[in-house]
Amino acid sequence: HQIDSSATRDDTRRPATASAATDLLPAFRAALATVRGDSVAGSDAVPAARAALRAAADTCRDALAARWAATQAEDARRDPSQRRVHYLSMEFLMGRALRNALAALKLEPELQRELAAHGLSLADVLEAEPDAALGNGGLGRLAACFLDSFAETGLASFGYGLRYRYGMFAQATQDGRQIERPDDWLRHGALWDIERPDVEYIVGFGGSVGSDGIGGRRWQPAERVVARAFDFVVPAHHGQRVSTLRQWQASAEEPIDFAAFCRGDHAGAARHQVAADALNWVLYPDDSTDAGRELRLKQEALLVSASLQDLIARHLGEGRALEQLGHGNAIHLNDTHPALAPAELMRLLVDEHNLAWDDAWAITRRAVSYTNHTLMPEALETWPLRMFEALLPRHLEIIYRLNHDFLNSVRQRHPGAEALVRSVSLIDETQGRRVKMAALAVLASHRVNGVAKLHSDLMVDTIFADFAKLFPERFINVTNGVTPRRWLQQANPGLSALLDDTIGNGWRRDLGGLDALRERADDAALGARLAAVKRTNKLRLTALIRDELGIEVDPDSLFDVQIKRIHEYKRQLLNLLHVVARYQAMLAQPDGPDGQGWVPRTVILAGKAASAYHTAKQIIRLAHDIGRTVNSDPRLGGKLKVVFLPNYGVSLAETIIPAADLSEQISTAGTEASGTGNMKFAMNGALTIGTWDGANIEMAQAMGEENMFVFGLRTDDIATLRAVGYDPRWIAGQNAALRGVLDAIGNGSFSPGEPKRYRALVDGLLGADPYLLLADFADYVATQARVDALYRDPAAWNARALRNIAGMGFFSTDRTVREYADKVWSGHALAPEPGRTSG
Ligand code: T68
Repeated sequence: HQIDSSATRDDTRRPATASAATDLLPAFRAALATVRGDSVAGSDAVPAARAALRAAADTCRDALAARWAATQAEDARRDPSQRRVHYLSMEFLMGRALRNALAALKLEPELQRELAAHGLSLADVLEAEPDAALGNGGLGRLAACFLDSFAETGLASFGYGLRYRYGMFAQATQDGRQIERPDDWLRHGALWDIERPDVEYIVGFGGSVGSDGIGGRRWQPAERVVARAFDFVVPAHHGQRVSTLRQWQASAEEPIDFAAFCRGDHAGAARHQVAADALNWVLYPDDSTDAGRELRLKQEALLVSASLQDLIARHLGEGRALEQLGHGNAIHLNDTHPALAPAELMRLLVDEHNLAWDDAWAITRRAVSYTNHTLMPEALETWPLRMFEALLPRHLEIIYRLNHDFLNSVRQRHPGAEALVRSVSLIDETQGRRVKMAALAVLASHRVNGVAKLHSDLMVDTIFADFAKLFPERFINVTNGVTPRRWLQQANPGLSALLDDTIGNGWRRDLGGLDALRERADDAALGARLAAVKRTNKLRLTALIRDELGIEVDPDSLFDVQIKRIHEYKRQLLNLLHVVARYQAMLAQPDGPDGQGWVPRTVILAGKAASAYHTAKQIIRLAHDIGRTVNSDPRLGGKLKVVFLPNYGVSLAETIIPAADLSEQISTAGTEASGTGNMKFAMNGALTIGTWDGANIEMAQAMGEENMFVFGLRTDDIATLRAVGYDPRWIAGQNAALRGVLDAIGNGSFSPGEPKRYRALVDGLLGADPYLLLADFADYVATQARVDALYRDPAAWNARALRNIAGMGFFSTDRTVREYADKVWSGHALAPEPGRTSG
């Protein structure tokens, strides 16, 4: 049962490239005329750009829809042993789509000319597109990169998600404080939807379960919603294949209660519609903790049920036998959010399609696999049993039966091991009874993977240690990647052209080709060209900072960048401690630590804090307070600036990353599952200052450890330190510079109007410091000094940047997806295992 991952269909050599563009231009002209005729185009540049955007999107979408139909036809004919992958994810952080579509359709030069003829710039049109920000962070962006690589590698696949009306909140800052606003990304209408009015399924909630009179069970839901499909098409760049993101939107089965309407009860008439629509409302803006809300569970059930019904309908529609469902299809769970899938699949197969329980379980086990993205126990979803039962009573019955069979088999294999039984049970009895979604995901999956080597090792040592004892063969690693189309070719055309010129364009097809750069790394002329590209990108970011914040930064200063969700474990606060230490040292020693002056630095931060995460919000505020103080201190001569760019997202990252000199990847060792920003930066020629954590480790090994600025305690050091007792106050006592920094922050030097503003933050460090900032502070500051020293030597810096790029070939999602295809989704990954429910 092989995955057809090698079948990238190539069209680059046929002359269709040019003719495709010429065919599409008349369509674009017609679309533009239609849209502009409708809009208030003319003097105001925004509506004109928006009209052109819509016309361009309409044109591309129609071309992609044709490719979609051809891809589906090809996949329907695939060999029965080739599986189709169904990637279930509550988040897809797609960003903008036009530039990628134009690149894939090879339409950009013609469109640019056509727009110019209308007095429009392509840049303005691209900029008019809102980001599709239907994800929180790395997990959602990984799913988006996967869709790109599904298309490029020719994998038969469907991505499944929800069509949220409001995406990740829009972040503004007011006096340094984060303000959340709804992200009204569809305000000017959807651009890319291909609506499938005929693809709809009923999803039920609540109600009761009884006997069906013939030995089975019948669920009668109290509430029924209709899930309708909207497709978003993602093109390959080498070939005509596309992948699909199918997003579900809920509506009421009975849109209005007509009787209520006729009585004049208009609110009552709309009740069902309002309830169903709440499911489409908003992406949970929560990146670490269980929102604990009924609505979230209903959203998850909607995703899972509609997607699996769609899978079964397509499988049967292709004339395949239900018994072969597990042979022909893989179902992948992106974290535990869709972990209801095995229970729902069992319900569909047993209750709706009348399969025997054991046969249904064999199919489920064959199909399902699961990726874990975090070791933080509090982020593993569990649901209060009572709530789960009220919403999904039949699913709970199924989970009980699975659990009963499973725990019996554990007791048989390990008599008397009641602690083990409690630990692997699908039901947690310790904190009120709860359903453990991660346990369900592991039990149902033939493969469970972590996202970087260290993470996968720690996963089996910690959160899944007991499961790993029972099913060691299930647990594997597949290291993350990023799509080089968006994160290198499109984000950094200057570097891409330089690479083409230096090593040929083979890297565009196979990122492993970057390796050829290694032997050119010491070529000073090449290094200077790399630096020139970087400077152009820095000028663009300098302009953006000026426009957004009114702050003038020096494009020749070292751009030191940390952009990601704000979280204590990611240690933005450690970054700020270094900034303050530097500030104080600059004032104390104006000529620099060694009399050579200070290397000018611009510290750039961006990222959103979960709305209820007080400490993260305090860190954002502190960054602003430090920035205000430092940026206006004339004694520094402009050699240190701190800027916080609001509303971090995919598009902002595409501008910031190519302009970075230094990438901050400084999480406490053992806490960042992988990181993917780290890869994007290195691919764009930034050097990394990082801890021995997540994928930093594999990146260091790929580029040569000496080419990364590695610092800090490693996981085993941390275990030892914790075992003997970590005392942050003692560390502060040993380090005068650190004390100076903590005193300044804690006593209000940066918040003179409210001196105690950061007292709790500092007390948290001195009292417990769970993420060991103080323990790593001295090494971090010393390593930053090594960064400065290298930056003074541009030739050495450039050579190192080239070695970083050369080492990044492995970190393409094309490789990641092929690895999943081979180790997780292909039939040969399914070794026969003893027993059934027991695995
Ligand atoms: C990230 N996780 C990891 N979670 O933190 C990161 N969580 O190390 C890794 O590189 C990335 O996944 C891809 O594997 C997340 O982004 C979430 O966003 C999230 C969302 C909801 C609930 C829990």
